[in-house]
Amino acid sequence: MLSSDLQAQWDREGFIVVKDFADAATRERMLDTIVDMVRRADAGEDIAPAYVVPESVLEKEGERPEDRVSKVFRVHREVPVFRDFVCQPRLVDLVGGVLGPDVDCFLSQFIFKLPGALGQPWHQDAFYFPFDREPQVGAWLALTETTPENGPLWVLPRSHTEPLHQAVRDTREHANMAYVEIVDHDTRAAVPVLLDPGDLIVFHSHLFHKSSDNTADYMRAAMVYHFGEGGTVDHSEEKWGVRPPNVDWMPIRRGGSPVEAPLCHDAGAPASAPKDRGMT
Ligand SMILES: O=C(O)CCC(=O)C(=O)O
Repeated sequence: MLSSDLQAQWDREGFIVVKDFADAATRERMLDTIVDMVRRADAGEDIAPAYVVPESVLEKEGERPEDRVSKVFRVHREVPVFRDFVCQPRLVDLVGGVLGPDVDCFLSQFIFKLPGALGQPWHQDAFYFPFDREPQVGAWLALTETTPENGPLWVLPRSHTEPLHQAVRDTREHANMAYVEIVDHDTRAAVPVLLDPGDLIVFHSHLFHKSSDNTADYMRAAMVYHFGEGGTVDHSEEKWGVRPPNVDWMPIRRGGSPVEAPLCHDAGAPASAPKDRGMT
């Protein structure tokens, strides 16, 4: 269960911010690990089931592979620092406070958001999740400071009570091919979520959110996980015509207790190498 304060905030606003959730050592390990993965992938190594999505807006022609990356998907099962983070009881219990005794992590992405990178338009994550039950929960960990300039997340408080809205394809040049935009709702009451490194925002899959473009000359990095109730039936393949390569259901909580990290690692079907881009 969530504390009564957090539960009230969740019910009222559709999101919760937890200050100082991840310490500096964890954040540094995440960054070092992802840079190493990106460099290995750039050198031709197979890092499956993880995979790299390149950034298409490059303000500076960086020499380093990590200066040309948008996102790295599917790191929650195989990569120790990301698996350990998502299996830690503090996070499992926080998410379980919303989703109940049985919880799976089904998606993970490290977002670089380099200078010049476009933001993701207004959307509800539920658009991407054609599952048999709701809600799902997103957990977005700031690995750098998020400022008004470097493309922070924006949320529309209380919009989690909205039904799933129609969304149109994001037609901006260089937009990620999976981006869509909700254009039929007033978002003037939106607020930016300005975070310090290590702060975490947890949000409902119907909450309207977006991120702005990075107009600063420094990166805005975040590690994002998504969670659903254990036993959820995933209809992604019927909806999209392919099995999304970034989705991998991994139990992290059963019967109200965290699944031990090594079991997390062993549980479920073996991961297969993705061939395509992520859905979010
Ligand atoms: O961090 C971003 O730029 C957007 C992330 C987002 O909207 C999401 O994870 O659903």
